[in-house]
Amino acid sequence: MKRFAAALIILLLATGFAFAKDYMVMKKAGSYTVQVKLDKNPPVTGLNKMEISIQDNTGANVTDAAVTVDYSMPAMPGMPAMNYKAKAELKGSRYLANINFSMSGAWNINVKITRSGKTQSVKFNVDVS
Ligand SMILES: [Cu+2]
Repeated sequence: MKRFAAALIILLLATGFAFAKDYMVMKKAGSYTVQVKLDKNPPVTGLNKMEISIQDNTGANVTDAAVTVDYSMPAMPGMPAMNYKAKAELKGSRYLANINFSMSGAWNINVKITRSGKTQSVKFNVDVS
Protein backbone atom coordinates (compact mmCIF):
# COMPACT_ATOMS: atom_id res chain seq x y z
CA MET A 1 0.00 0.00 0.00
CA LYS A 2 2.86 2.35 0.88
CA ARG A 3 4.50 1.55 -2.42
CA PHE A 4 1.25 2.32 -4.24
CA ALA A 5 1.00 5.68 -2.48
CA ALA A 6 4.58 6.52 -3.43
CA ALA A 7 3.93 5.54 -7.04
CA LEU A 8 0.82 7.70 -7.07
CA ILE A 9 2.73 10.70 -5.71
CA ILE A 10 5.44 10.26 -8.33
CA LEU A 11 2.78 10.04 -11.02
CA LEU A 12 1.13 13.23 -9.75
CA LEU A 13 4.46 15.05 -9.71
CA ALA A 14 5.35 13.83 -13.19
CA THR A 15 2.03 14.95 -14.64
CA GLY A 16 1.86 18.07 -12.50
CA PHE A 17 1.87 20.44 -15.44
CA ALA A 18 -1.23 18.80 -16.88
CA PHE A 19 -3.13 19.82 -13.75
CA ALA A 20 -1.63 23.29 -13.61
CA LYS A 21 -4.19 26.07 -13.82
CA ASP A 22 -2.14 28.30 -16.11
CA TYR A 23 -0.88 27.57 -19.58
CA MET A 24 2.90 27.61 -19.25
CA VAL A 25 5.88 27.48 -21.59
CA MET A 26 9.51 27.53 -20.51
CA LYS A 27 12.24 28.11 -23.10
CA LYS A 28 15.77 29.35 -23.55
CA ALA A 29 16.41 32.50 -25.57
CA GLY A 30 20.14 33.06 -25.95
CA SER A 31 21.46 33.02 -22.38
CA TYR A 32 18.04 33.78 -20.91
CA THR A 33 15.57 31.34 -19.43
CA VAL A 34 12.11 32.58 -20.22
CA GLN A 35 8.86 31.46 -18.65
CA VAL A 36 5.63 32.50 -20.33
CA LYS A 37 2.26 31.96 -18.69
CA LEU A 38 -1.26 32.58 -19.92
CA ASP A 39 -4.07 32.84 -17.38
CA LYS A 40 -6.40 30.66 -19.46
CA ASN A 41 -5.67 27.00 -20.17
CA PRO A 42 -6.39 26.40 -22.95
CA PRO A 43 -6.11 30.01 -24.13
CA VAL A 44 -9.47 31.46 -25.23
CA THR A 45 -10.80 33.73 -27.95
CA GLY A 46 -10.74 37.24 -26.49
CA LEU A 47 -8.57 38.52 -23.67
CA ASN A 48 -5.82 36.41 -22.10
CA LYS A 49 -3.34 37.81 -19.63
CA MET A 50 0.27 36.90 -20.30
CA GLU A 51 2.99 36.90 -17.69
CA ILE A 52 6.64 36.69 -18.78
CA SER A 53 9.58 36.15 -16.48
CA ILE A 54 13.15 36.29 -17.69
CA GLN A 55 16.22 35.07 -15.90
CA ASP A 56 19.82 35.54 -16.95
CA ASN A 57 22.45 32.78 -16.85
CA THR A 58 23.09 33.45 -13.16
CA GLY A 59 19.42 32.93 -12.32
CA ALA A 60 18.80 36.63 -11.62
CA ASN A 61 15.57 38.22 -12.81
CA VAL A 62 16.01 40.50 -15.82
CA THR A 63 13.98 43.67 -15.27
CA ASP A 64 15.61 46.14 -17.67
CA ALA A 65 14.52 44.64 -20.99
CA ALA A 66 11.99 45.92 -23.52
CA VAL A 67 9.55 43.07 -24.08
CA THR A 68 7.01 42.88 -26.88
CA VAL A 69 4.76 40.03 -27.96
CA ASP A 70 3.94 39.46 -31.62
CA TYR A 71 1.09 37.05 -32.24
CA SER A 72 -0.24 35.99 -35.56
CA MET A 73 -2.44 33.58 -37.44
CA PRO A 74 -1.48 32.63 -41.00
CA ALA A 75 -4.00 33.25 -43.78
CA MET A 76 -6.71 30.63 -44.16
CA PRO A 77 -9.67 30.26 -46.56
CA GLY A 78 -11.80 33.39 -46.15
CA MET A 79 -9.38 35.03 -43.75
CA PRO A 80 -6.27 37.10 -44.45
CA ALA A 81 -3.21 36.69 -42.23
CA MET A 82 -3.64 38.41 -38.89
CA ASN A 83 -0.79 40.04 -37.02
CA TYR A 84 -0.94 41.73 -33.65
CA LYS A 85 1.58 43.26 -31.30
CA ALA A 86 1.41 43.82 -27.56
CA LYS A 87 3.86 45.66 -25.35
CA ALA A 88 4.63 43.95 -22.06
CA GLU A 89 4.93 46.20 -19.00
CA LEU A 90 7.21 45.44 -16.09
CA LYS A 91 5.42 44.76 -12.82
CA GLY A 92 7.66 43.63 -9.98
CA SER A 93 10.00 41.10 -11.57
CA ARG A 94 7.60 40.03 -14.34
CA TYR A 95 6.36 41.53 -17.57
CA LEU A 96 2.63 41.59 -18.17
CA ALA A 97 0.82 41.81 -21.52
CA ASN A 98 -2.77 41.55 -22.69
CA ILE A 99 -3.20 39.16 -25.58
CA ASN A 100 -6.43 39.40 -27.51
CA PHE A 101 -6.98 36.42 -29.82
CA SER A 102 -9.58 37.37 -32.42
CA MET A 103 -10.49 33.79 -33.33
CA SER A 104 -10.00 30.21 -32.27
CA GLY A 105 -7.34 27.97 -33.80
CA ALA A 106 -3.56 27.84 -33.96
CA TRP A 107 -1.66 31.05 -33.25
CA ASN A 108 2.07 31.74 -33.45
CA ILE A 109 3.52 33.66 -30.55
CA ASN A 110 6.87 35.43 -30.58
CA VAL A 111 8.08 37.03 -27.36
CA LYS A 112 10.86 39.51 -28.20
CA ILE A 113 13.28 40.54 -25.50
CA THR A 114 15.49 43.54 -26.27
CA ARG A 115 18.29 44.47 -23.93
CA SER A 116 21.46 46.47 -24.63
CA GLY A 117 20.45 46.74 -28.28
CA LYS A 118 20.21 42.97 -28.74
CA THR A 119 16.98 41.07 -29.34
CA GLN A 120 16.31 37.45 -28.38
CA SER A 121 13.09 35.63 -29.18
CA VAL A 122 10.97 32.89 -27.71
CA LYS A 123 8.58 31.34 -30.19
CA PHE A 124 5.79 28.89 -29.57
CA ASN A 125 2.31 27.98 -30.76
CA VAL A 126 -0.94 27.91 -28.86
CA ASP A 127 -4.23 26.29 -29.71
CA VAL A 128 -6.91 28.83 -28.88
CA SER A 129 -10.35 27.49 -28.00
CU1 LIG B 1 -7.96 32.31 -38.79
